[in-house]
Amino acid sequence: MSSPANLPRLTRSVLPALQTHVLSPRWREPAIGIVHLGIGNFHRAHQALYTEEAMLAAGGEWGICGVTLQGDVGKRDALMEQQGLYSVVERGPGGERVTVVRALREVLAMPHDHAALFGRLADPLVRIVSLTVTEKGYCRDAKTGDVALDDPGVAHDLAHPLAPRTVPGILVAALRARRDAADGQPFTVLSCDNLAHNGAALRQVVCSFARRVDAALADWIAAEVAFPSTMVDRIVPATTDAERATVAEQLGYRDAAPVPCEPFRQWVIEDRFPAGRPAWDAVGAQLVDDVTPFELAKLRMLNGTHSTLAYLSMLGGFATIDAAIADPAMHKLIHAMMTQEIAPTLTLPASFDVAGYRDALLARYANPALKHRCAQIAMDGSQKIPPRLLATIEARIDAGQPFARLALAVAAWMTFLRGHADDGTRYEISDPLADELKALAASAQGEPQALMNALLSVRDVFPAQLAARPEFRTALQGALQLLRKNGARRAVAAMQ
Ligand code: CS2
Repeated sequence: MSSPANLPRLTRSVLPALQTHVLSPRWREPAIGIVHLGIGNFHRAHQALYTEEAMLAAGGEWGICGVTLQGDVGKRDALMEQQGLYSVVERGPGGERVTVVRALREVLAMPHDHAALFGRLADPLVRIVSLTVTEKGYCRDAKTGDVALDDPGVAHDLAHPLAPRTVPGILVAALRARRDAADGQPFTVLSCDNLAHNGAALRQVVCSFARRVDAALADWIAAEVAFPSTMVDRIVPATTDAERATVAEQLGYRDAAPVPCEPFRQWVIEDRFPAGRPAWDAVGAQLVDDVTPFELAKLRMLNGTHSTLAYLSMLGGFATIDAAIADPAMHKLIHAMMTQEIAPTLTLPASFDVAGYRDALLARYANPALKHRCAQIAMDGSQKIPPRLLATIEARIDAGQPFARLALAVAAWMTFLRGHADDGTRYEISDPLADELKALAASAQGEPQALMNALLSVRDVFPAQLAARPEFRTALQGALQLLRKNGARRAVAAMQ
């Protein structure tokens, strides 16, 4: 195997030698038309590829400026040394495929590149600002849906609106500059995160932030700026040395920032782009009037069971999703959870084959080549549990239907917060509320009822009304007891 360290770096000048690894040799470098906030692996394996394909199919100036919001100059510099190029390594049961993506033209790191970013955002050629900033990047108050005023980043941005660091702060400052510019044309804001009604949720956060600094600006944003919702789907793990080695071997060049992903991908987008958009519909994206049914199906069926697998696996000792789903009892649990508890809560178009969707998900989880780590999915549970699991549980309670498996999933998250697996192996808890959650979990000293009471009091996760529902408390307590008495693996087997 080639050692990546000894190879020349991937750059645009070597593209002629890589014709079998690009989507098409016909390529014209586009001007930047999209600024993307959150230039992580997901965007690079999903929207960036669709955008490159759309430009190949129909042209357009839709080059991407990617922005890291965590001050990650290492990532910026690695990608800029490659002039924005990187490879996507699709790993499936049938083998792997390496594609070099060209749509990314520039990478900026906030807060260092403040002036460059605001220069871009003021450029009328930039017609879309898209986002994958994870749930916590929205700085959203879980109780009201407005911007979270107790978030220190938000407090900073309200005090220094011209030097913002948070997503709502950056968007409001940029939109203000667009409103005040000669032509006064805004960009479209495109949320691509796993939040229910992500466009509407972002619009509320942005407008509520704007209202605190300039009421007229808030009115202008509400009237003029489009925030279409989207459902994005592709399983994209974190990069490891395995991808660097694969790329070195297949390309003969060194890529410091390749992205692994599964072959499957899906993108459903609400078609509201007053300033135009790439021809994503020409390359497989579904442009629809209402994304809600797709979004809820994906959040509840995929992300809900992903989180379930992740927490049960952290306790039971499965490192990756494919190892977890290869366990027959776990497979049975997830199959039954989707079929009996989640699917009945969805309102789907007649053409949507929910059993087929379930089976495709189980096959995607079983992909042995992806090695999607459960610890990665287990991060940020306080942000992920409400849309992925609690909304489904509320629907089940409202319908008077049982939800023992969904309760087991929430109980597994609560138990996970003790910081060690059933065999005592310790792990880190990565969550914006980690300190509070760990302290609450520790205060219960392993006692299921105390653990439940302590965590149900966290209003950023559990709405008061749900926390008080007797059906929820009974099911949760039963599941916590089962996990405490038997450990996760036997609890899963007992659920059959
Ligand atoms: C995962 C998602 O990390 C997670 O929480 O559930 O990133 C999941 O892989 C994607 O949403 C799939 O589209």
